[in-house]
Amino acid sequence: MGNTKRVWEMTIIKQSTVLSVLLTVALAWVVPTSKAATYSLTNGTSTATYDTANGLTAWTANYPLNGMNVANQQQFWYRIGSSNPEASIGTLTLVGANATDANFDGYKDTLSSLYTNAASKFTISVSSFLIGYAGQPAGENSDINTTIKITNLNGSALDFHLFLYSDFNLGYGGGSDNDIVQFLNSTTVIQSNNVPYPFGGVLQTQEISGLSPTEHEANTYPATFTSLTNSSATTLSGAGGPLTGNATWAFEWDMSIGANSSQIIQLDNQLQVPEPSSLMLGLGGLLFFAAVLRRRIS
Ligand SMILES: [Ca+2]
Ligand SMILES: [Ca+2]
Ligand SMILES: [Ca+2]
Repeated sequence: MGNTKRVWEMTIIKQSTVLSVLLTVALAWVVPTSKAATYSLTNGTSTATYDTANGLTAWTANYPLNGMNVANQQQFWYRIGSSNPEASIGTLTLVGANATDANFDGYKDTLSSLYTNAASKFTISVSSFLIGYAGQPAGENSDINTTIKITNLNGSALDFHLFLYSDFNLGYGGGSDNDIVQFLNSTTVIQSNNVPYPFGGVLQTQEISGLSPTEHEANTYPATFTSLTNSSATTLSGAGGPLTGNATWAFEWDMSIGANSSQIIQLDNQLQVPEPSSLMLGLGGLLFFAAVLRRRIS
């Protein structure tokens, strides 16, 4: 009986040791870490680099952009209330980030990250999926689909303001001063570069679903960046372009998120290198005449 009791006691000690180890591991996993980390995504012939502090910091596509980095930065900023300054979501506490291989081809293509603000009681999750098209571009070259979800953990509504700040450079060899930005409507913006085909890309960014943006702004670097990092509350100007220069652009969403509720916004960055239809016609015509000539010769 005594032996049985001792065995039971030892089992309990072992179990409690295992439990405390598990608890320590679980706590270490749950306790937020503010350490920024960098993640590289690959899909087809496209790559994207994210860091948890600064957002998208590099994006390359295949021919004819030939691996040129078109992204300087694309990141979300936020503001609570109407009079506070904005802050990058990279300044929030990072709960965790994880890159995964969503299409099971052996390469990580999706980054999911979760940020929290204990004082204001909200969380922000961001998930970005890189799509790359191998081979010759047929219009579309590379695509990044991003979903952001803001969750209000308060028992009352949260006055929340979200900004998407974007600084892309679409031309080769210092062509960043040659970009043209134009908002087509309240949910769609186009950026292109003035260099001759095929050395410049065209980017179309569109909100796919969620609350429509309240404002937008096309501006020359670093004006919008400065307004998001200064000490006063910012409302974007509504300037829709076309604007030429070292261009940046941003969307703003002003929202009231209900108690214990979430707001989801889905965006799509689509990078294209359009093949001019005139060039296609010219090539087709040349091939046709070459075939006719060959038949006549033979
Ligand atoms: Ca993959
Ligand atoms: Ca500001
Ligand atoms: Ca730019």
